[in-house]
Amino acid sequence: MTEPKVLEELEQVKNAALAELENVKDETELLTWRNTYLGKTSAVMKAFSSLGTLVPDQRPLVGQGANRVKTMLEAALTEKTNLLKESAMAHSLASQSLDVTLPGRVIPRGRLHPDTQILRELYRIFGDMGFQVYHSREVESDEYNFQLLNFPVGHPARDMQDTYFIDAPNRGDNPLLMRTHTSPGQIRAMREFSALNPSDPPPVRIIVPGMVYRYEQTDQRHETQFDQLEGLAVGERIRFSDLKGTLTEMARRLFGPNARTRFRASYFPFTEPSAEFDIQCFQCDGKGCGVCGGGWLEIGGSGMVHPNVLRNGGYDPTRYSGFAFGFGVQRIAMLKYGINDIRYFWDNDLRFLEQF
Ligand code: FA5
Repeated sequence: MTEPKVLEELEQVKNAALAELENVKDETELLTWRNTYLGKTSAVMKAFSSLGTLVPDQRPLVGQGANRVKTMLEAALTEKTNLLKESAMAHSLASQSLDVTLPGRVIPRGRLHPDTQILRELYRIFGDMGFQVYHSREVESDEYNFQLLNFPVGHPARDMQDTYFIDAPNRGDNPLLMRTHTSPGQIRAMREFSALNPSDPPPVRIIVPGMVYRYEQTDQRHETQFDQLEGLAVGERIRFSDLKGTLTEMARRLFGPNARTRFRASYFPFTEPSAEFDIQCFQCDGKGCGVCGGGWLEIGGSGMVHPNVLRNGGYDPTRYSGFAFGFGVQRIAMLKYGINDIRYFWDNDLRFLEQF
């Protein structure tokens, strides 16, 4: 019996299909191939549907032949599908692979605020001169902020420091307020020290850093919230020359040996005599510029501690004397770094902060 012609045709179709499958590159082409060689209108499927038209003894031959071709094509299809999947996965891994030659991502580094930097420098300078840091409270009473510092209720000098009062009931002549200066720390420290040995209180050498608050019109040199650094030295035979020597030395250590300083007679209710302490501006060499105004920048007030204040702190003014000073910390930073507007400090603008 001669082999039916259809088997010969199927053999050719199979060879063509396998050859074509070799060149299939992606899923779309694979789908087309499948429709062509295994779809309803494919030669193999047609062979199956033509079985009924064949003479009976040819039917099993054609049926088995078509089945063999179909099984082979399906196996080839499965193999190709897996191959394509593997190569797609390899391709995607390759595209995700780590490029060790790429530069690393820059992690932004934080830094200390210029205010903190100046404060730390001041702690070091005064620490070397024997002063220790004493922290006092920001919410104060009228008594500590004014009365014990020799400002009686209604004293006109209170107008020098327009005050943020706190709405607390039933406090009469002693309302709560945001401290307008660090000077109440003088009383708190003296009272704490003198309580240790009331008949023979120990000497005091402290600096009191911290925020103070004033209801002020802001401008290039004035803020409503700023840091002060208070200083207090109390002991026997302390004189005005000790104050001058300490502040002049501080200025030289902070700004260099050529820093020029001056003391101007002034008035504070809690010191007598009193003086403002100015440093000549480095930006303009004393000619006057946006940083200083008139060639000198007022850094702080100072003076010999008033006898009433010593007494209020528990120190007998007939035996003890002392000097005190209070600096504006931002003013010092402005001079040191040539900053011409105090309002930059709390603006949180990175373009400013990144310069320090
Ligand atoms: C006082 O506050 C006194 N308690 C200083 C003092 C202490 C005198 C001990 C004597 C003995 P005054 O108000 O001048 O003084 O302020 C001190 C310093 O704080 C000023 O010289 C200035 O450097 C700074 N300062 C004052 N007001 C402002 C403000 N609004 N913004 C920024 N800094 C200011």
